[in-house]
Amino acid sequence: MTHIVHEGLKAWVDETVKLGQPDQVYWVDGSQEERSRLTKRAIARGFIIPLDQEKYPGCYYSRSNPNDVARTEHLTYICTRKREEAGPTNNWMSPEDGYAKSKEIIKGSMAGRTMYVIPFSMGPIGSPFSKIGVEITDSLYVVLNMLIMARVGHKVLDQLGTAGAFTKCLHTRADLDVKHRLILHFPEDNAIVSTGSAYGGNALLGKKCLALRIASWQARKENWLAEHMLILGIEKDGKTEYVTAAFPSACGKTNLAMLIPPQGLKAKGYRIWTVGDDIAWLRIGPDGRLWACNPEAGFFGVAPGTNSKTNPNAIATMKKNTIFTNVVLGDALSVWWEDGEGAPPASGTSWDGKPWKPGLKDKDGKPVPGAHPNSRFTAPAGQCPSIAPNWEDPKGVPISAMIFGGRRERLAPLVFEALDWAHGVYVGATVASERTAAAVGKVGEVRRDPMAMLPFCGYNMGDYFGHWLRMGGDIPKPPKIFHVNWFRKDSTGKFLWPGYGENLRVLEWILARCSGKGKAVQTPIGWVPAKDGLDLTGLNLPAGAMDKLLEVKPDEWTAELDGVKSFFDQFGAALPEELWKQFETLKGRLKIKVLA
Ligand code: GTP
Ligand code: SPV
Ligand code: MN
Repeated sequence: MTHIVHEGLKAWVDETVKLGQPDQVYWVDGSQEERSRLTKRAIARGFIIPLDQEKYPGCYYSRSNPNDVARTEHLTYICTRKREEAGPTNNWMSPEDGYAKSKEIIKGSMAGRTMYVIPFSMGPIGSPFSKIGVEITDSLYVVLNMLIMARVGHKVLDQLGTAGAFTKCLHTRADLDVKHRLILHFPEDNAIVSTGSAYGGNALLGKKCLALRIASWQARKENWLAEHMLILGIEKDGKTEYVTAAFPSACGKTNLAMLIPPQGLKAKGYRIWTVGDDIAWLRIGPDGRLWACNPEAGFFGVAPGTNSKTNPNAIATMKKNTIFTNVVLGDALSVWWEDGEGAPPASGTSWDGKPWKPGLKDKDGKPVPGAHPNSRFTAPAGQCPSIAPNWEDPKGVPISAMIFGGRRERLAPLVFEALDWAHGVYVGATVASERTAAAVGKVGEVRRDPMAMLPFCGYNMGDYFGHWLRMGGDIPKPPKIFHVNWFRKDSTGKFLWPGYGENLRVLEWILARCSGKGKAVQTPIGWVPAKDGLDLTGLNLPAGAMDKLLEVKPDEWTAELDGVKSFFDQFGAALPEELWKQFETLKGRLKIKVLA
């Protein structure tokens, strides 16, 4: 027990002890000594395996239950008194049912285990952006990950004081049976309950549950924004400008946040600074601009596809003090994943604990991946070579542009600029993307994922769009809004755009547009770069590729409107009238014949 005298916190912990029946209660203090002690304990109990400590200092391997490797959206609920508060895109349960069902699962589930109490701050401690949570968990894996992903321990309790507000985050892995898996949010009570899972997005409750679902609810009340966005700084000629970008899960936020300028733009002397790779909290600053803060302290990044070509900064970040989950464990205590770094180990164990070696095929002759497609690395943000010097600045960073994007084989051009804020909200609200392995479900299917927040908005998304529209009116100097698509393919199924570092060419145009420069042509969907709008120095794209990348076909966009309409229809009266107005004017613009 610590020195705390917060009666509300103490009462909740006592109540949870009675319910969960743990053998012991342990208050996490956040010290280095404690970290090594708990790490040793996790090794002794088999929750993590130390990697070769010479090659991977402070790094550990972990494998989750094979039924528990991605977010489970169908088991994720918003529990509000009124069903309409959750809206048509969230699962809803009444608070009574939510508490009753989860109590049944938690009852006695911690017997034989230690219950950890983790006080944490999302955002730098004491920043006006920050929110405090306390996670109770019976998982040492969760504790070790939270120590990386948030600011944790005594210093948070000191900040909380005797009567401060905090989000109650209760987690038990229970028996990891999917039948006992529930991720419940009680925004009216500032509380979260998660049972039956130990997967990151379901169990590290500061992340999606608090920093997006609960925070989005609070943000609406308190007039700010909690978004699924990376934050990065672009420095040139001694000046740094910042942008945020919202892409659905596993669609390139970590990659863009850690971008390395491409060879072709080297001469211009750009430097990219990473502020955050997944979540942005945004508030109106005293100068009338929108300011952003990364509430997290670490990265929980997708491993497959990460190598020193695609993301050298991520590779450098995970060189030490990193937890790898569900990748390949080499026999020599190394880690590897598909499209990863270096050669795969000659033999090892796959994400689901089976013997694995390169070239392994299943009975139908199909290659057997060694790492799960949603395998992850958890690494401290401060270790990233491109981490912005001011990434923990309590006042955040000022935002020049906000970018939405999705994974679309066709339709959406490489980049376009919205006509104004309200049109930008329409563009964000109509983002569609092919599904990835970050959540359980069919990969590849196109679904609407407005603002990349479909799985993360803690209230009715119709009201959320309304909140975005209102914010536009409240921000004296709002950022410009853009849409990008790195994923357009040619007729043979190859990506048309090289992506990764080359994406800086698009960011360059975006910033030019923000300062009234940047050549553009107006199309029915917004402003698209003129033929000579993007600096393509050193990029040898096949003939015609750029035309394809920037092409806007009105008939294809018109065909898209049916899907938008049925998506909007489900919100009924909750959908702001303004979005229907945007829909109708876009429809009108698409009908006007454009002369080639
Ligand atoms: P979450 O952590 O799940 O929210 O996802 P994220 O948006 O941070 O995803 P991440 O950056 O890890 O995206 C990984 C996937 O996007 C991998 O499949 C990458 O290969 C792919 N990717 C990222 N950037 C690009 C790009 O510019 N072009 C192409 N073609 N693929 C990209
Ligand atoms: C996502 O799925 O968007 C993630 C990973 O960032 S998780 O934290 O598991 O949700
Ligand atoms: Mn994410």
